[in-house]
Amino acid sequence: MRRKLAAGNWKMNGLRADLTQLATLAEQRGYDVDVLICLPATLIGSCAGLPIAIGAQDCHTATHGAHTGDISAAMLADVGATHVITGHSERRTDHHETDAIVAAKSRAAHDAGLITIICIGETLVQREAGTTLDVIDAQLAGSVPDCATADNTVIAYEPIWAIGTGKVPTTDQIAQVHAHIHARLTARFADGAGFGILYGGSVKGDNAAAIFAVPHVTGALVGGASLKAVDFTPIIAAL
Ligand code: G2H
Repeated sequence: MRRKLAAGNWKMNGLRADLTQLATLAEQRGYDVDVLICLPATLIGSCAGLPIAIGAQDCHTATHGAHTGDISAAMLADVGATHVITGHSERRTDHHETDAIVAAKSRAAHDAGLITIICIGETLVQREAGTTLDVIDAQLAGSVPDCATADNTVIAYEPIWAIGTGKVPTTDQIAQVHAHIHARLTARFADGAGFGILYGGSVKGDNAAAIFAVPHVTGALVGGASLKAVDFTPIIAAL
């Protein structure tokens, strides 16, 4: 059975001095789950030797070339990343990333041997309009490339209205979307039933256990509460 995954997303936070948080997490290992921290690219190369998986938060679609300021998936793998987040809603919004771009980035990541955490999720307007599952269908179809497998891809359901807001969907709402994602993946991919499906959006120590008890939730993508070991540890322990 697939091990559960506690994935942190530090977003644009963290200087080298903050890597002591990872050392603290590493000291507390012994959990029967996988722990991953997706760092700013500047910090990835400083984590060699730590018994925690390290990921990035974005990659380019190309392997190399004239793309000033961008970083390829192979470069991330070269400095020790094993995972990369693609299609986070903050990138879809801030950098106008479409489903097609997310799929191309995910393909590039797979070609470089990285595992992708592909993010999908609806806005509050879409939820209130009753179109959440249609949005999820379109994002799954457009953002998840045909080369995805249960070994190279994890889906993260992150309702945009829950990100960094302290608002969390009900467990029934999470259950409905996760069951839907599971069914769609199972219908499309030979090993679709084996894909990990994370929940993300205001996961904290005090709501983690209830979220992790929802069927088809195989872990969490955690932003703010992953920055300090003291906050992330209870979430890991709840998995
Ligand atoms: C959602 C999540 C991490 P937070 O973006 O991907 O952030 O836990 O701060 O809501």
